[in-house]
Amino acid sequence: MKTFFSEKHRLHFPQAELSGGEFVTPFERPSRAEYILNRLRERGFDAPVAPDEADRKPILELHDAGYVSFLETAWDEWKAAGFAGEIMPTAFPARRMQARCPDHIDGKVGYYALACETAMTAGTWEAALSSCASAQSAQKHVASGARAAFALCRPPGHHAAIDMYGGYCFINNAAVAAQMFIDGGAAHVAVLDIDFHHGNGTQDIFYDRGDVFFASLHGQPEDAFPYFLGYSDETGAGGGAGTTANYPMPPGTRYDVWSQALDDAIARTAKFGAEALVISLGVDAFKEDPISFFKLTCEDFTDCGRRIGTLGLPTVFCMEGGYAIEAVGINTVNVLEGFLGA
Ligand code: Q9C
Ligand code: ZN
Repeated sequence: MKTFFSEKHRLHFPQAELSGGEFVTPFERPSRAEYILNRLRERGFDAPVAPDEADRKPILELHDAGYVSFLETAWDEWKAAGFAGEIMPTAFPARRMQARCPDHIDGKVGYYALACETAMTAGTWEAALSSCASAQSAQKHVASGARAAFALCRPPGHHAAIDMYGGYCFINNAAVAAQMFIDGGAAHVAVLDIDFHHGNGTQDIFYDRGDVFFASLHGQPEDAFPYFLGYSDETGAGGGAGTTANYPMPPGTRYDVWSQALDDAIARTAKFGAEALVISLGVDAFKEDPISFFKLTCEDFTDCGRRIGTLGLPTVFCMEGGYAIEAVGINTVNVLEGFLGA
């Protein structure tokens, strides 16, 4: 399996994340990619390939144009406003307030953010675009006949909604890959999100579309970020009625229960008639993840990959979360190896 990866991910490395009322070094940090690359090498995978330049067209098919231009210019506007630090929102359009985009950058940031843990810096936009470029090149590789490809995306993407960033995500890489399969002629595509967190962004983007099935296995919103989406009764709307499937699970969930949800999502993907599959590959369901509460083991990730492989679909893996830094490479590559062995 080929890996697509851009060194430009390093341009995104904020100094701070707001966590539990403290500023900490962000959990989503550049060294995550090093651990994954090292493990790929150790296990004999081909050396990663740099992606082609990002194509903005499929990005703009899914994301709001005002949002994309906000991401692109936010840093310059922030500096021009005289702010010395990294970009963080402080005010949001909360209940019974206006959902109009302000002119001042401090207000725009709150308008386009869904949470405030995720800082933006000078290189964030370029890094996010390069991350999406990896997903795009992986999709092109699979659309040209490869069984599967791995996009080592950083920053991740599944929390990025039509017009909102947050949860460490800016551009929804997995959604873009899925859209590219549709644009290439596929009638039905599935996105299966195994990251610990609900893929609120991907759900938002495809909620009313009948051509993309979205399934997410995640920590239940009562207890886990992003808190405000991901209940089991969210099943799609309009032309997309019945094409969203949420599997929220409680703290302490182990693989016996988690894998039942996975099997159901896999069965529904097959029944949907998906011609291609995109996996939002987060490994933060791991038992030692510092910000999550599921109990998957390293071996469980191998079995998870094996089960995904039984679908026999052309598959693009897009890296999402996973913050147990020593194990992030092992768990990620275990999914890929399980898939290949299936
Ligand atoms: N105190 C992804 O896994 N909340 N994003 C962090 C830390 C935000 C996770 C709480 C988690 C975002 C792609
Ligand atoms: Zn996650």
